Amino acid sequence: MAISIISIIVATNLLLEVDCPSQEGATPPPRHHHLKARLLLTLAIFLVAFFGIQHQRELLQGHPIDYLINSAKQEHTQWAQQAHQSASLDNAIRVYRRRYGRHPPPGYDRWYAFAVERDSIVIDDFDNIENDLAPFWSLSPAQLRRRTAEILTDSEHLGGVSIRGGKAHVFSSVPDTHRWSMDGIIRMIEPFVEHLPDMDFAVNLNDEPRVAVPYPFLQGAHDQRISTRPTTSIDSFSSGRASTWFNASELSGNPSYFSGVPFLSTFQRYGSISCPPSSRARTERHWNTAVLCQGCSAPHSWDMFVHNWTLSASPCHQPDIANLHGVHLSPSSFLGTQDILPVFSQSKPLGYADIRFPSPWNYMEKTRYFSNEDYPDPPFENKENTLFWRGTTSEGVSAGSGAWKGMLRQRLVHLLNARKDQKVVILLPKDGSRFQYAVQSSLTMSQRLETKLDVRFVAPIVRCGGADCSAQREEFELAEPVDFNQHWRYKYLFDADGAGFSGRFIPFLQSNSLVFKSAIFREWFEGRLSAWHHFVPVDLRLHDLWSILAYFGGLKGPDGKTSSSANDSQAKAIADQGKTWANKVLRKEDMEIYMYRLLLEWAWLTDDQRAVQTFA
Ligand SMILES: *[C@@H]1O[C@H](CO)[C@@H](O)[C@H](O)[C@H]1NC(C)=O
Ligand SMILES: *[C@@H]1O[C@H](CO)[C@@H](O)[C@H](O)[C@H]1NC(C)=O
Ligand SMILES: CC(=O)N[C@H]1CO[C@H](CO)[C@@H](O)[C@@H]1O
Repeated sequence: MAISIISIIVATNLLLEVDCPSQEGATPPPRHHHLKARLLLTLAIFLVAFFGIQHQRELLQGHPIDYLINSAKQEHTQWAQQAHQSASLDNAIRVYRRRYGRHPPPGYDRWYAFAVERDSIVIDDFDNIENDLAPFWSLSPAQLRRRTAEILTDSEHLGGVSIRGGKAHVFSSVPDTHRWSMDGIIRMIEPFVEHLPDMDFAVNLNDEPRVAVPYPFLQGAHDQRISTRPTTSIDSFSSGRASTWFNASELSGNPSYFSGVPFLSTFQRYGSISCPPSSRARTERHWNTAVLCQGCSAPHSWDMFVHNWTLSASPCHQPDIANLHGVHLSPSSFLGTQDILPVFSQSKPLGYADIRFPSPWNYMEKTRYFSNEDYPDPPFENKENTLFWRGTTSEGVSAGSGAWKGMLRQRLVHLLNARKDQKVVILLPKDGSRFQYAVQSSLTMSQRLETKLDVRFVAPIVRCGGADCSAQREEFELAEPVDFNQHWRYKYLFDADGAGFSGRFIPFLQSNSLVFKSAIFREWFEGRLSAWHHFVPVDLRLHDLWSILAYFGGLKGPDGKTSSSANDSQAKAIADQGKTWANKVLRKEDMEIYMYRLLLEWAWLTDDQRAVQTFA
């Protein structure tokens, strides 16, 4: 099937000017551009799908989503095969060497036994750990230990975990509000802590990411890592590791690494800084957020839909996301650094260098999936045909600049509740198996969709200031909070990024409902799930949402009769696959196995033996 090349057509009366990204480089734009940006930002919420139609008459043979679902099935099969190739410890060691170009860390055999005992489906693919730790191989073990101590003294938004003599404890003062999450980490480590050598590590207490390393430094770090790959195998960690970790009282003249820019745009200074200088994220500004930047989504899309979920989170080819997500627009607590500092975070937007670990929120089951007589989780086919979302305005802070209009959650609620009519583009059935894009009124479309839309903010409006509070109260019709387990009534659940990792994605997957997800934050399990096989990906711009709903839920014709039937069996299949797979690879045991392996790698990175003996 050919990808139809689609260009932007201008068809909204809201549109003041056609967007033409300027080639400004990384230098801050002149002041009038700020004003212009602000003016245009006020329209961001109207970012509607002007996924225009170049060949308007061209008919698509077959629905692109049919193709995406088929290709996701293959992708998943391939992923699962390579994730567990090895059938024995010796085999696993060989695969490790081939895959990561070095010997596994000391204690790998115990880890292997731990994983196998817990029926881990994943034995070989820990690429997330490998990629997250990659830049840190450029620092010596002593530097890593020193930096860990320095950042813990420097920033109160970090918590320190210390492992000594096979016991883990929290050793820095942590605010009461975050105590549970530190305790959760200790609980997660408990089942295997006796096998770990002494070490410390620093945990990010904020939802927002912390570490963004500029492209040249990141490249330098990677080059150095390749030239220092260990070649000899060592059976044990150094003795006396405990005394090699710094103690706050031994540090003096401590540098201050983090600077806070809450409520300000972070994309230029942090979010895109790891991208090549020639990338679109570094050379273009997409000022007019009222227009869809189709070229920005094209590299990760097939036709109108997300094709490569991982790539869709990369900032480098999408300068427009600077204004389409709270974390880039105006995060609530942002303390960032451009230095290579080892900070363990629960998730990060791609482009950041935080070291991901399984969230204690999930491990402690702060939002938990369960069903009972009061909160039944019926089979998919018996659920209400509704797309359901509830959440708060907590993605970022809108303190008077109008930033809320660009945020994902606000755009989602606005798009699906528009009281004013807007134009949307939707892929409609033409005849039989052929489809055609058409510009439609959003009011008409929401009546024609068989699926009901129930997508609202829960009162009150939070994280706002000045006129942005009243403006949002005016824009959004607020709902009362619902019990979390009410979600299972509905066929379609939406998971939209907030200020950080999603606390509800795993419980959503565990239910019989189908999960739609729009996100740039990525967690430790990135790669384990395949988009279109375990969940339905939605572009951050949301221009694909109407067509996705029409595909799964079905559409009434203008006359009120069914014009395209629902692909209910497809929806049910994805919901089932997501549930089954989540119960295999996102269990609490899987979090422990991941954490164990991560800490083993971290221990080895910070071990003096690693630096002394391992060069060819
Ligand atoms: C840190 O250093 C002080 C002074 O040298 C010492 O009293 C204390 O026990 C040390 N703390 C740890 C955890 O090693
Ligand atoms: C998705 O994008 C990533 C990053 O560019 C790439 O490595 C991967 O091969 C792509 N996957 C597919 C299925 O195209
Ligand atoms: C697999 C499947 O049933 N796909 C169908 C989804 O719906 C469209 C029409 O709405 C059909 O063309 C697909 O074949």
